[in-house]
Amino acid sequence: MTTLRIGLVGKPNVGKSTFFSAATLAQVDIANYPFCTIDPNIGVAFVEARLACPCKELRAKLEHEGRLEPTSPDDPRQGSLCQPRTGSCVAHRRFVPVAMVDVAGLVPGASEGRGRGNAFLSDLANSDVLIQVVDAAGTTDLEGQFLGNASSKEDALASMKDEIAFLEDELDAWIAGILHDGWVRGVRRVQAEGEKGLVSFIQERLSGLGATHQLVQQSMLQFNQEQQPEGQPWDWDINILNTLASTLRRGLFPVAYAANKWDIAPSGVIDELSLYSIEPCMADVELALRRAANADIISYHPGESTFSINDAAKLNEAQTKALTHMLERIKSANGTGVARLLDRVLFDMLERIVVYPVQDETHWVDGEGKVLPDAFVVASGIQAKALAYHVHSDLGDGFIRGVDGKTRRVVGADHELADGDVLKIHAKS
Ligand SMILES: Nc1nc2c(ncn2[C@@H]2O[C@H](COP(=O)(O)OP(=O)(O)O)[C@@H](O)[C@H]2O)c(=O)[nH]1
Ligand SMILES: [Mg+2]
Repeated sequence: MTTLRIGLVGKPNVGKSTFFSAATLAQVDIANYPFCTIDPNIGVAFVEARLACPCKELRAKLEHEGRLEPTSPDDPRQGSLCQPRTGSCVAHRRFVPVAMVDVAGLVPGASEGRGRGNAFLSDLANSDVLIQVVDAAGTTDLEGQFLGNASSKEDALASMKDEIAFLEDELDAWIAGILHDGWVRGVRRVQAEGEKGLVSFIQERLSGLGATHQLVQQSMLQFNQEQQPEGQPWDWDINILNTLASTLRRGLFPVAYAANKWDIAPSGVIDELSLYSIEPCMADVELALRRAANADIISYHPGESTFSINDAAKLNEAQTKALTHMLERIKSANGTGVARLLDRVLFDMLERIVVYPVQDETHWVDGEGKVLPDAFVVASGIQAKALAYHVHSDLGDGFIRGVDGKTRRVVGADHELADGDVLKIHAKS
């Protein structure tokens, strides 16, 4: 089962490492100067499934049959019955893992190997989706140097636009560079095969970036319509290849945007953002709250717009003040934005669903009796047999039929799964 990978990218000092630490709760170097993150940091972020964990339905059934007492008020799991192998579930709120990479090194010329160069590029190539962290406060220049004073709304918006264009340009230059290398000879070689040969040639070239035949084909269609490039492909110069790269880039690297430092952004900036698909975030507030929750100082659930202090008597004045301040912030902003952004990336942008393969369709357990141990993040509309392959290639190869755990209906290989489905897979062993 391959885990989806999100790459966090952006110019220095926008808050990537803070966002990464908050989302993964791992300790990474967080400092107020450029290039403090030298090595890529890979961690696991847990994203809440949109639907309640099926252990809610299971509990209701067991209680109804008189085989289980209702949840006691002091149950730390608040009723959850499942035993997640990875992730967690409390009050039937199930959290699923996604890999996250803190991709430092977006500097001018990164596409040509400047800065972290190839390490930066391979981090990008291995990401399924990028989150570009941009500075909503406009407090830093493109190299991440602090400009000092807070900027105006117009300046902040303009600088965010620059940041977005900066990443796009670097990605385009990188892709164009890969295409340009040996282009004339390569394209002449496939000329007899026409458009089909060209698509295969480009796909091979960009396979390291995750290019599929279908994606290249669609991009070429779009490119030919929009650009109507003149001359034979082997006559295309670097400018035309750059435009082609730009079209390919949109398919190869979907980008979501985190407008970070919302807390110190000039007023009005966030209202303008709704025009773009940008999510306002306060990564450092999220990090502070998660740390406080880990230390049992507060009760806070990522994504929520409130928290409660566990024992006010234990806090000093400064702590109380800081927490009160953060509470006001997340109340007025409806949360820190970190969980909301991850939710949107996973479930809206990438259209993933969460499904629960089990070995026993009645009790929803695996071979060891663990209840709903696996929650898989898969493409929406995935078919039963494809899910079987996600579990194990043997299960895919030997697929006979599935049984829907909720309806108990037998389903075939091409049965499409819906979000929250529980599925038993029968296979030849
Ligand atoms: N005001 C504010 N500062 C933040 C926020 N997120 C991060 N920072 C600060 O921005 C600076 C750079 O953060 P860092 O995560 O190291 O940036 P990176 O270079 O992109 O990895 C640090 O001083 C952080 O504390 C935020 O949401 N609001
Ligand atoms: Mg960093």
